[in-house]
Amino acid sequence: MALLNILRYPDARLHKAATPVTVFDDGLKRLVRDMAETMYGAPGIGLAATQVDVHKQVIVIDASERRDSLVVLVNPEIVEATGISDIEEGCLSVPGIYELVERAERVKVRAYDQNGNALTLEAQGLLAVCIQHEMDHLQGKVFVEYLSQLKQQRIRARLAKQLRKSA
Ligand code: GNR
Ligand code: NI
Repeated sequence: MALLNILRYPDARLHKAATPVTVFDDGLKRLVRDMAETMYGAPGIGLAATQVDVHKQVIVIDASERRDSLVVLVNPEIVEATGISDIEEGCLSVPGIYELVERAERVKVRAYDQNGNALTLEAQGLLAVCIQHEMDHLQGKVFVEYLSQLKQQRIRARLAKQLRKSA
């Protein structure tokens, strides 16, 4: 197992689009294990491969309170989305920033697990929001891009200041 380095916004690599997984091999299983360890260690409720500079359509999520319900989504597709959810979002790539983003309240997702088994997941609330947040990462989109240019500018300034302080 290994902890992976999480890219920090702004980083051009966060804007690369991920490609579908075509081979369900041991390398994929290792990536999923390492991503799960990295997510739990952060700690976070989700992680997209894009955030660890792997541009494949792989997501791990655990939005449970007990942190015992790992969900692995490979090549995910949203087939149904209903309602409107306003949950404040955070992102491991944008540490310390929390903002409201409009998302669907419920989603139905089709995907594969790390073994290549097809699965369908119906989610609502935080899990549904997290799925949408992670699927955006796979398309190269970070949640702050939904905000006004002014807010994005302020966020970049705050992150730069954080970095200077930690240096
Ligand atoms: O840890 C995370 N928390 C979170 C809270 C509300 C909505 C989305 C998220 S995802 C985030 C982890 C992360 O950055 N995933 O990409
Ligand atoms: Ni994120």
